[in-house]
Amino acid sequence: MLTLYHNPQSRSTIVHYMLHELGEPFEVVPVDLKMGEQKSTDFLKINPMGKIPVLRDDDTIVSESPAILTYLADKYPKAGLAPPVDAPERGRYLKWMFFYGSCFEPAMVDVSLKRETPPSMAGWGKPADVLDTLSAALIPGPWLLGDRFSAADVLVGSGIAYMLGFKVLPDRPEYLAYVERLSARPAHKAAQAADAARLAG
Ligand SMILES: N[C@@H](CCC(=O)N[C@@H](CS)C(=O)NCC(=O)O)C(=O)O
Repeated sequence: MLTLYHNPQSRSTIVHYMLHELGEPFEVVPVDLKMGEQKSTDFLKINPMGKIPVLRDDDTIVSESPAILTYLADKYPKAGLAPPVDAPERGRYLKWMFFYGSCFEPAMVDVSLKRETPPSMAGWGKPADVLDTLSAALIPGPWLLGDRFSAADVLVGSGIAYMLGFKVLPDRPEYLAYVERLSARPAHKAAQAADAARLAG
């Protein structure tokens, strides 16, 4: 059984949505971030970073959202959320899975803190280059790999939606249209409804 350590107001929503796209049964262990449950002795044994999301799959424990999505997409190939290792799109797919944590998130933190990190020092480059790199993939669209929807869209699309919501990303039409496509997916709606129910009660 897959177990997600989850809080509906955190990055674990990305993995929660991925689990809905996957269609495999899973259970949720709620983690109250305000109460600091992520820093408890027991939790630190599964993720010494004291952060969610964490996925448990029997004896396997995976943390870091991109790693969890990569793990799930490869473990359940029937869902078709990752190109096989020998497929031509595999390289492009992996690029987006790593781009999220290596470039997108740190650049968004720079923007949000109004911090100018010298691009020569920052491995994630200039925020403007990160934005244009996304636009270059999303203007043709509809997904990051063209016609093929993948776990990269679950990850990067969720990040774009979040950053648009906080006005960290500019309202470029290609970002808005991408997020609208993502939100229209039945698994996205199901994940949001399940989280809304958790928050309500
Ligand atoms: N690099 C991690 C980031 C995880 C992360 O920062 N999670 C936040 C919630 S969005 C958290 O657990 N914060 C609690 C804390 O740091 O005490 C990932 O991508 O999964």
